[in-house]
Amino acid sequence: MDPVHEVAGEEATALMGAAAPTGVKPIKILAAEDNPVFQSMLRTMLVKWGYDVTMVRDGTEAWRALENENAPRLAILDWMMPGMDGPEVCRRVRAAGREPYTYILLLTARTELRDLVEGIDAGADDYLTKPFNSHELRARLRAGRRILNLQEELLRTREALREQATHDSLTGLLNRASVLEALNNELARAWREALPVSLLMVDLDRFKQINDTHGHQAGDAVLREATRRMRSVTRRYDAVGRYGGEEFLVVLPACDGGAARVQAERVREAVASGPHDAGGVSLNVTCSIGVSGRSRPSLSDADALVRESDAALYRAKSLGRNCVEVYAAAETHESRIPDLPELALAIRSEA
Ligand code: GH3
Ligand code: MG
Ligand code: MG
Ligand code: MG
Repeated sequence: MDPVHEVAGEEATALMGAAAPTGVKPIKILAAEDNPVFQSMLRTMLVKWGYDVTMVRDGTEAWRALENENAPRLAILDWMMPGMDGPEVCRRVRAAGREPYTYILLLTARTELRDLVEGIDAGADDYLTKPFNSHELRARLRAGRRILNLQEELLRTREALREQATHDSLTGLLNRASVLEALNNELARAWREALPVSLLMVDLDRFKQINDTHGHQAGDAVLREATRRMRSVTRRYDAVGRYGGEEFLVVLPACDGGAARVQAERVREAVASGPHDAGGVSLNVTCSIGVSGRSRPSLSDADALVRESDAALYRAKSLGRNCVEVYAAAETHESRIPDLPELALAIRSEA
């Protein structure tokens, strides 16, 4: 049987079927086929069914198209093509492991069971032998779209869960675990690159009074507004997190003691500058800040830095609040004796 004529006959039937609904954004599809007759037939069908079609003639072009940033996520690949065959394209797509998923339907004249197994093993999701029935192709593409939609939903859920697990829902800041993780990451990086790291612990002053006088919701509004102000004066790569109720941590990569004090002053001023609108009431809010830091951090300094910024914060509170205190040794960042890995690093970088 001549596959071309068989499909051409089917095409006529398919073209009489209902076209895709208008007003819906067409779904992108890649079709790779080297035979010009099949190619034009496939294009006609796919366009008729409402797809936004990218047509290519060989496997290399197909791989290049699927590698693109905004590549179609639905693909029909001919098995036998010049350059790279369909299964090879499948293997590359799967090896790249990109998200979102690419759903691949292999099209081939091969009918042996072991070919089917090879195609699926190469990473194809589905398989259709030529001559194929256009209704069947159309239905199988719909099945592929269902899989893609499910996967998209899964990715969205995963993203939402990740956001929930790492961020504080009231302020949108990193939560306690995540900001501590950010601190550890920065320490590791600073240790490798022999750069300083500083840490601010920020605590709102007499915050309990705001709750007691104006209610918990006003307190929440102040927490959000204080967050916005802190964010507005910190750099994009500074990690800001909610450490506890009205306590925040700001990780300052590549900031030595002097720079950290300046940064802390900016945060303090931003929080104190002008009244906070807390759901109808206008409130003056201030904060106190404790600063700690290392000029040459070691990997295990996180706990000590938190402890030291907390001690400095405690002093800021006892000195009357609305002020910045730097932990005794932090201003110079000089007092600590480097540990062995650091010495080795220093010697290597001097060599
Ligand atoms: P200080 O100046 O010494 O820091 O005094 P303070 O009142 O700010 O400190 P204290 O630790 O006594 O009170 C903190 C308050 O923060 C108590 C708690 O009810 C409140 N708080 C903690 N988390 C939240 C929250 O998510 N929303 C609101 N509205 N209040 C919170
Ligand atoms: Mg071919
Ligand atoms: Mg407080
Ligand atoms: Mg507190």
